[in-house]
Amino acid sequence: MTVTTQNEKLVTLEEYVIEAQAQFPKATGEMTQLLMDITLGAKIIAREINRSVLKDINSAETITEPHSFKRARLEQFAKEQMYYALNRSNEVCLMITDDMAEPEMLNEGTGKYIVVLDPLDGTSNIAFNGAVATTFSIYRRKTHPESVIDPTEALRSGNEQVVGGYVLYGSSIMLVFTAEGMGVSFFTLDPAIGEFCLSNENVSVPEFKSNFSINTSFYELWSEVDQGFFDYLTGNDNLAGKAYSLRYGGSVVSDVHRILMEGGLFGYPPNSLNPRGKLHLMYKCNPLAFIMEKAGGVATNGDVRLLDIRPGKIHYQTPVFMGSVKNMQEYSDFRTNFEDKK
Ligand code: FDP
Repeated sequence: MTVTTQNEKLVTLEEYVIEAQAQFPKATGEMTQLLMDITLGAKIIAREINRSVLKDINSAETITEPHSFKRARLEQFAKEQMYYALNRSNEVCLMITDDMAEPEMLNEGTGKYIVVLDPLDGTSNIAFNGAVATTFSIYRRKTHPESVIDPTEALRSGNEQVVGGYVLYGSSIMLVFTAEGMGVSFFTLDPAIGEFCLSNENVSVPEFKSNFSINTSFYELWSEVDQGFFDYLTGNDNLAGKAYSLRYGGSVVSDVHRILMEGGLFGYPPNSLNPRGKLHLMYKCNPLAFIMEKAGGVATNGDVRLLDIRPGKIHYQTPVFMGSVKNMQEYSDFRTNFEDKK
């Protein structure tokens, strides 16, 4: 009789990436280390998010702290932790985060990797115990690692990512990542042992689900085609033959994570307030698009693959549509028919 104990089944992130490294020639020890450093930063951020919730419970004083202060404090904390984390390996030459005017050089601009990240996205959700996340992309530097990097080298298209991922601080803390030559894996933080443990491997997004995740309050500000698509989804003459369910939480990572797990379409269309879209390509959309595609889904700006866009600036914003193959095909067919009928 074979007895399988709980411990035998447990695969830690470190074990998993070391094994992956042996299978994929492009996966290097430095990249593994970098991933471990990022997850260490994420664990410290998770602890601080928890502490700040506890402070709210225990202190009448902090509860009166304006939400915007707490938000700014946590964002700053997350950025600092990621800065320390990325400095650990001496392999990162450039770091880009959502609030930087310019890329920041690490190791005096030397090192093999460029890391682009949003240390804490969706902080408006913290007041309501909603999900927040860290998103990250790792790029291999093209120029010599011992020379001082020219920051414009960071303006790469998402299809050059070597690793893309996110950590979702939700009801549990989950790391989702993919890398060159690998599928999408989920790791859940086991707080008792402080390790991210493998929970799902080679994840694939279901082909179709009659769900959509879009902030529909912008309806009046959308283009005619996006208004038409919303009317179509909420009518009966669509692929499902019934109104689709709306699933919008207002935190892009958890909204996309849900689509990744159960299927459907996530969208943030352009509107007259944000005619070029709201979400940032480099540090939010690219890691999500990399994961979505690796899971068998599709990710576009409505016209072209997000991963093919070469940003002209680090804070490039874009419209986003991503999700299950059939939902995305339905969107694309709708647009084509709409244009043809004009
Ligand atoms: P937030 O403003 O709370 O930081 O990236 C920014 C983001 O959150 C996304 O996480 C979220 O999907 C989006 O903005 C929500 O925007 P709307 O409030 O316009 O729907």
